[in-house]
Amino acid sequence: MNTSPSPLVVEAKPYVFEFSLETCALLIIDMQRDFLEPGGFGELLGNDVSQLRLTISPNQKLLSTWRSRGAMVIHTREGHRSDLSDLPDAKRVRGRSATGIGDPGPMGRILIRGEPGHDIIPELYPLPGEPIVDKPGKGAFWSTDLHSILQNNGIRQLVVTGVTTEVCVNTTVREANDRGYDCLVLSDCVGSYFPEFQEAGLRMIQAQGGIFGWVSDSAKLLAVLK
Ligand code: TIU
Repeated sequence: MNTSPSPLVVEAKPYVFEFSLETCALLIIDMQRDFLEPGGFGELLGNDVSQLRLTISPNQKLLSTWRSRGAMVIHTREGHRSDLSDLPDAKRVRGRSATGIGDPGPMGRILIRGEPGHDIIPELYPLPGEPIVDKPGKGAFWSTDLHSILQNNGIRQLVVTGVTTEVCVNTTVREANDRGYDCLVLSDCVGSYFPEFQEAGLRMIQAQGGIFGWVSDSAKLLAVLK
């Protein structure tokens, strides 16, 4: 007799996403001060952080409900060692910016672990016991122990939120897909500095029958978590 509980079913594109809270983790990508706060690295690169800040409130509501259901939460942060030994030269010089990774900025050294700007915004701060994955690249799997953490906790599916949609979220979803995870991306909980990339970044996940995963929004997920 099959005694496993029936899956939760979320309305999504290209078709419903079915999951169980025991085998699904909420993966929040890089909601760091350097990307989201005025004066951080993102703004220094010439970006409008207000687009990303729209994702804070929906992420707060989702995180609070997800925690209340006792399901797994994992946070990631993009950044580097203070001696820059894990920073490829290609990444360091990219953009030809006068100020780059490791240089002093308004919130400490830019994208350096332990500096204020590298940390997660207070609105979504991790609770003790929630794993924080520090990643040197755009994808959350490359050069991290994320896959091992997910495997050890029996996780097969991911709800992915965070920033930015077309960079770290998309790279992570592609990495996850090739490792056998199902990913549900929530459109109002992921953000891009560029509206056209937000739209394309979401469309390319769900295209071709869900080539990389599913797309829905936080209201539809919250409706099945109540
Ligand atoms: N987290 C993440 O997306 N890192 C980036 O550098 N994104 C940009 O869009 N620049």
